[in-house]
Amino acid sequence: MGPYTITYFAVRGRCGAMRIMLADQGQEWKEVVVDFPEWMKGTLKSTCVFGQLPKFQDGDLVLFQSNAILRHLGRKHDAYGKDGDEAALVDMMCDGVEDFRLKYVKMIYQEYDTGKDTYIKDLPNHLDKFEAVLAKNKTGFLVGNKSSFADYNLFDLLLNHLVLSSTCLDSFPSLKSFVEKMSARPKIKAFLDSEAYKKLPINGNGKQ
Ligand code: 6SG
Repeated sequence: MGPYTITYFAVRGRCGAMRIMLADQGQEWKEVVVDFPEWMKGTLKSTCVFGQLPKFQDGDLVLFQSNAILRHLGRKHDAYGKDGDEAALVDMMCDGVEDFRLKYVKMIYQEYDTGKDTYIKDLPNHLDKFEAVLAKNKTGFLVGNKSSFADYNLFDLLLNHLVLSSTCLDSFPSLKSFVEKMSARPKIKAFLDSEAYKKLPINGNGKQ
């Protein structure tokens, strides 16, 4: 077992990308699963810097905020661009993924019944931005010629969208090929095929 522990609810949610990243980097980690009644007691919540999960431990280092965790893993596992300029671009792409994720999460948790169809109709306006970056870079990655935490973050969010709308990538060849190539990386494939991954719902309210 490596030095890493993820404390989170029994969902993929905000931990999907970091788990896929850890798996692809050949890392092991421990999962501490928190159920709703336990969380509602408030004891754990009161120890969380922003009162929320995920919590990530790397030895004595305790981190909150999923994107800060991705950045930390990017620095440690050489998945943060080859130099400062590439790192800035990786940050930019991760922030773009975050904006996209926030829209997805809002639809799932607040507007699923009334807003799902409109959300799916509007999806190309978000997907085309990532399509353009991948088409321009031509390496199969968002930045440079190897995977960064922004790639894992985008990949995780695209997997969620393929469940929401199985045809949503059909007019985006670069995104389609990106998902296929990431899914085929042996360590990612093994992780996505694992019970540990498959048994977890995507979101905490059962919508997908
Ligand atoms: C929820 O929003 O699962 N954390 C969530 N919710 C509990 O009391 N910016 C940071 C980040 O990137 C966002 C953190 C995130 O890390 S994630 C959290 O801590 C709180 O605020 C989505 C998710 N939701 C499921 C959920 C948790 C509590 C109520 C709904 C567990 C699952 C269902 C019931 C209990 Fe449930």
